[in-house]
Amino acid sequence: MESKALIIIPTYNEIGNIERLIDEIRKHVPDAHILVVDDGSPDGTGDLVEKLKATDGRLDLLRRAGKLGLGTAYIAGFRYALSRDFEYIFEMDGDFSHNPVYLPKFLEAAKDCDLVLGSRYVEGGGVENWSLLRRIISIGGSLYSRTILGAPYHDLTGGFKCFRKSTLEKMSLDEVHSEGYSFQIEMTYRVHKLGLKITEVPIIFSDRADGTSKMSWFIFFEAILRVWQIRFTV
Ligand SMILES: Nc1nc2c(ncn2[C@@H]2O[C@H](COP(=O)(O)OP(=O)(O)OP(=O)(O)O)[C@@H](O)[C@H]2O)c(=O)[nH]1
Ligand SMILES: [Mg+2]
Repeated sequence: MESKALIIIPTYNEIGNIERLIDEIRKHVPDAHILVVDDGSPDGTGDLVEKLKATDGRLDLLRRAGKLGLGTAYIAGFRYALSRDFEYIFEMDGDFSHNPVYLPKFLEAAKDCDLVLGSRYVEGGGVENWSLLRRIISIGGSLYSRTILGAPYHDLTGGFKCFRKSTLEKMSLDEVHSEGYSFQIEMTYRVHKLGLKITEVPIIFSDRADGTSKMSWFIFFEAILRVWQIRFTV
């Protein structure tokens, strides 16, 4: 049982969140391993995790030279997971938008499916403390991609997920080039196209606890255009 779950947390300037987040995760899933993928955060997030790692055998750190993007950070994390034989592989933000209290629920749901999506837009889910604009972009983004891709899930842009090992093994990770929102959309769509079972678990999503957003108009427009590319190439 020991090393079954790996929680991958990509970070860029999350020094105000990461230590407390790791502590909170430990309370809910003490046995899980955590991998932080830090892109040379100027605020010293990587150095802090390096220090924590020294006394925590279930914490590891992948340091990359600069801000190379969320998509490639996760791909690097997935490769790490597959080379070490983890069964349940999580994506989770490092800013407390994703509440660790849900981790055991994801693990339970993942026992009989191939991918668990933390979903804000199913019964029991929701969003706290977000501006109207962020809500519209998020709900609109999910509806837009759901319609174009014909993938019947309610939250396609969320980044709180749990993949089974076998799911990642079946995917062509080399072919995934999206970043930001479209990375989340593309990963879920690829699993859907493989005919695998996807379960949505309701989550209440909160605005980040500390630090600043990396969301940008570039990420927004990338997603709008890339959904079409995903539809015709995946
Ligand atoms: N390693 C790495 N992590 C990143 C990069 N961009 C964002 N992140 C991390 O990915 C997670 C999600 O990014 P956020 O900035 O929270 O993006 P968001 O959730 O869309 O926006 P806000 O919550 O409003 O800030 C956070 O843990 C970020 O620190 C990146 O280029 N590289
Ligand atoms: Mg966030």
